[in-house]
Amino acid sequence: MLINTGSRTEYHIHLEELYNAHNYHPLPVVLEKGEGVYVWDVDGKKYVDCLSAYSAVNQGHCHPRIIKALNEQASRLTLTSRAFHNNRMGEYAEFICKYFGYEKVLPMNTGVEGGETAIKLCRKWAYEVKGVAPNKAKVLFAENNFWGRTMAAISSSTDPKSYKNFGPYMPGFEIIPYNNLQALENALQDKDVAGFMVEPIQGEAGVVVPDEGYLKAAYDLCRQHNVLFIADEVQTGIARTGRLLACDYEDVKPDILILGKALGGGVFPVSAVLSSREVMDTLKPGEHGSTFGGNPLACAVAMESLNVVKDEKLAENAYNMGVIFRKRLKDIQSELIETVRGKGLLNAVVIKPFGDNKTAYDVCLALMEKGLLAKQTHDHIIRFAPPLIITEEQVHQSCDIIQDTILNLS
Ligand code: IF1
Repeated sequence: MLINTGSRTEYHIHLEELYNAHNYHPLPVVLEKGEGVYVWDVDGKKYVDCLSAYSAVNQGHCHPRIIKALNEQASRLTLTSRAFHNNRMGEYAEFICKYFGYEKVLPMNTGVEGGETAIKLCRKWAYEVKGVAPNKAKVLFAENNFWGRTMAAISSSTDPKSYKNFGPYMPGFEIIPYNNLQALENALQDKDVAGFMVEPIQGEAGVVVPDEGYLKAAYDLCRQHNVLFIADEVQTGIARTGRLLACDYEDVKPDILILGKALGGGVFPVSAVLSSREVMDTLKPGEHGSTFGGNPLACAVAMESLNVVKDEKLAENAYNMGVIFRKRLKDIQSELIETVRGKGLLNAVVIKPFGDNKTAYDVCLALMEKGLLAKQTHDHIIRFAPPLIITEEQVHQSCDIIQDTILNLS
């Protein structure tokens, strides 16, 4: 169905349908420009971006400082591979380690590569430090986790859409319910368990916020059993939830921290795995890596992206704007809304079924018409995650649109 039927929109969508793999079903909007919290489509219509490329654009579209860092580095040196040193990687490694309080970093590109790297590190540590028998190491994951599309990621998935017909799957993974400490404690009785990889808030599952104290208690349980607590902060990290890391809310310092998305400031895929020397030094030359990981362009962009987060106090802004955003959403008097949840500027509205088999996708279409872009997850959840530079006025502008749209639908 085409709502936005401008001829250019149709043209671009038609080309995609002809030549692109059909592995997505996006809203029918074709964007060509972005600035701050706004994006424009090919017909010139302006929207508030309430997805921020799944939290990769926390600093706002085309942030001038990040674009400047990108351009300056791009005209000097972009890629050397790790066969040679480059003059930005050491500086970046020190910078990011100090920024997050870790001893060592392993630079990768995408979030899912960060997850893969964390699991490899965890297994290596299990065999060489913890003393697990060869090929026996297990890694625990939470039900409804989402960390990407690789074979390992889908092997730990409980969503048939992710894993069905892609088998056989990776062994050595075990699933436990999320937000359930008893289940974790039971699973930890197995001496072969090496790590527990978990999202502090489950994104794709529908912005599922665990009970207060869950992360801290889970971390403590892992400590007691000599198991690595691996936090997937690819989506929740870099100030999205109102603190620099979502784990900061419970003063948890993960043994392995995975970052991605907004680390690249929305311009470039940059991911990082941070850990201790004890864990990281189990990796020897030739045992892991990537052509692009740690490239000078990524290092320059990531440093400036993190500087912007601090200088513009994005964690504080996300916290404060999140309070207003959720209050406005909760104040909408509509039968349609089942619940509103989230932290900082990672929020979701859960809706009840309405109309003739209408879903959250239809709500997103209606929002799009009114000039706000958001994305549903599953059939009944709409995620609202604007760039963290959003002002109070823009929060109200967005919430006016959301309120109008929902009241008109119910
Ligand atoms: C897609 C959702 C978001 C992630 C966490 C690792 C990764 C992701 C917690 C992998 C990626 C994405 C990828 C994107 C949709 C998306 C998503 F809707 F699935 F849930 F963000 F909300 N850990 N999340 O959320 O990072 O390799 O993609 O860089 O289309 O698959 P990546």
